[in-house]
Amino acid sequence: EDGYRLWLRYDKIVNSKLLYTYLNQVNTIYFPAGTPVLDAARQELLSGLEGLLDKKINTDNNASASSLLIFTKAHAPLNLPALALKYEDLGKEGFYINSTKRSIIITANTDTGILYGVFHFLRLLQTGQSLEHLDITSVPRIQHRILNHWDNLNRSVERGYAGISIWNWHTLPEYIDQRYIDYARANASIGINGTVLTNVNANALVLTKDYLLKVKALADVFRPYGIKVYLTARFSAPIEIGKLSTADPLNDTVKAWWNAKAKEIYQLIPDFGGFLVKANSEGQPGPQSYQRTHADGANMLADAVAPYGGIVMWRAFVYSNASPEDRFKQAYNEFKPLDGQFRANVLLQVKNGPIDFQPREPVSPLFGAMPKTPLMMEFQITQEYLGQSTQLVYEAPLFKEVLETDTYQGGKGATVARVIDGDLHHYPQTGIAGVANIGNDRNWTGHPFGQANWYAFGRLAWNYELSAAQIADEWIKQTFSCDTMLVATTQKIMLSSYEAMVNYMTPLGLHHIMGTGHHYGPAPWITNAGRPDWNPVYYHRADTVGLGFDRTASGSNALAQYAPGMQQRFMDVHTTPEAFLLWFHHVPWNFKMKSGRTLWEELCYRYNSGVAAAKVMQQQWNTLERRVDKERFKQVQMLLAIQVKEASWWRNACLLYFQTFSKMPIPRQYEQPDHTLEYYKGLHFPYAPGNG
Ligand code: BDP
Repeated sequence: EDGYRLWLRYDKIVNSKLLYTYLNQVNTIYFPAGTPVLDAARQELLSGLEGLLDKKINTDNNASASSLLIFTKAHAPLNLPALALKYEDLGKEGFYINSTKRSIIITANTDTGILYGVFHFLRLLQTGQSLEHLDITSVPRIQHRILNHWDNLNRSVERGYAGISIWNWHTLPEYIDQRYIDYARANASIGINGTVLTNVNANALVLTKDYLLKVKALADVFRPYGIKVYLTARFSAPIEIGKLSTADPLNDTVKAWWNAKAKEIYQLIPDFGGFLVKANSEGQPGPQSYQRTHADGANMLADAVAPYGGIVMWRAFVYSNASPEDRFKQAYNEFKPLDGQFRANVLLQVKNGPIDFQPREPVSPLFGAMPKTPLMMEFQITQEYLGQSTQLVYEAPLFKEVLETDTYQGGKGATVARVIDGDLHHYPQTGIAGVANIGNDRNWTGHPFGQANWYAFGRLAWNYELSAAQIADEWIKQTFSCDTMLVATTQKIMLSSYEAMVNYMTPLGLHHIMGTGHHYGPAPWITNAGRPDWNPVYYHRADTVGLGFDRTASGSNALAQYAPGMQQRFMDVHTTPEAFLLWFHHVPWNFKMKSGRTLWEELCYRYNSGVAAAKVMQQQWNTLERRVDKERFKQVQMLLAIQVKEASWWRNACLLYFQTFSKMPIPRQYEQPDHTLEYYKGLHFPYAPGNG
């Protein structure tokens, strides 16, 4: 069991009673196909059922002789009893599943809707659910549900921890790796409908003819699975591959170059999704190099792809070299004034928090603040700051926490989810992106539980109302088995993992205290990074008085970027939720916390409870030895041992370091650090991914 099949294993159902029931309910299938998408759906259904039911299921062209009927609105069989659905509610991607005593039907307006309906149906069987009285209407809440691959053309993956890139540019376009097809199936099964193939730190070469032919080959593989291909556009490409002397977005020759490039791409890939752009950020070129605004840059590209229905996803992840401002504030300062200046086919892609995918961040103040510009979410699935590939951290609770946060823009109830799904400001387009954790490791994600984060991202992008527990339950059943003990225990492990990690890495609102460059492990002592706001000391501000970054009016006043209701939440040190305390306040070591402990004691308590929780996860997994296949049991067991070790390392290093400021002892009841601070400072990780 090598994990390659992800959550699409389709092994024979072990519960024989259930198997017998399913066999009766699904004995003959009416499923006229004949288009690429329907053919893909049909093939998936038949092979899925053959695995699950251990029997080849017949298809029949006669609807009335069939027990499972699958058809689009336009091809509904005659003599069908009236259906209790309004097709217009299903939109372009939604589906409807209904079962009566006689038959089960899956229907949709479009082929893609059918594809999603089929995957949902297979999920019902894989998770052992009853097929009686089904009445499911499912429609995605967000329009563009996209993976962002930070994959370089040399196949290295920025912040990738699962091998090298799955895109083999060397053998494309002629050689179609089965992995490309399985990648598309996996994404379609969770509703992902777009993929950006290349790193945001972009290489213009991908826009040259040779590469575009390779991209076209991938687009052709993905199309039957409802997935569009996007590329990152390096802003200086007109200079680098177009031999122009400028990339000024207002220059006519530059505009003409991009227009021609878009035309060339669309001739090869008629449904090309568009561009994702990182500009004037961390050394990337952009419109500001020509004294133009981000809107000028985005609009030029948007005009180039607009005739073909393409979009531009312009990233808000900027923090200027010149600005002395709190980095927290910079994206907002840059983009808020541009609201209303972007073309209709531009979406602004905003990371969930104001800094950078830290274990826990307050939401970016941009959400809700740009009513005239579609803001799309950027989550990071790959665990750059969340234990990389050695730690089991289930991210659905993080995603949910962000999406459910109330921005209070225009009053109560303005959740981030309602901003990005367009409900709040009636955006013409909506989107959500996740930075992929996929590589060419046999099991795709390195850590076997990394798969759950890919899965959860897709499921929440489709329907953010699903709970983290429910998604975990589905994933476990499909990935391991429906064994009750296994499901219950694994779910407990997953659901406790996020809070455990926050506690042993960055409790109480600490952030950005990881090692420089590779971002592996703790290094709160670093003071010499390339720029001030890359230094951990910039963020935690520990001194003899206390700990934390004052972002209220007496400090950087970043808080002022939020709506009044949000400001209220974080303004007063006594009422700020403790999970975010040190994000907004410089808190005295002796400050009384809600528990009655002082800040210092609470810090010791949190770090220790994080480590304790990691140990519990390890013990819980060990009880599953006979319920999980040997390979994956052992892999996870070894990884959890590393996780416990790393959790203790974070705790020891951070407490010893902060103790040099608090000058207070680590209370006796806790395990004491087994090394000196100097030892932890002296650790080096030349082999950590991302080191060069
Ligand atoms: C940071 C990563 C860096 C990315 C950057 C980005 O460390 O590798 O290039 O974000 O999102 O988290 O552009």
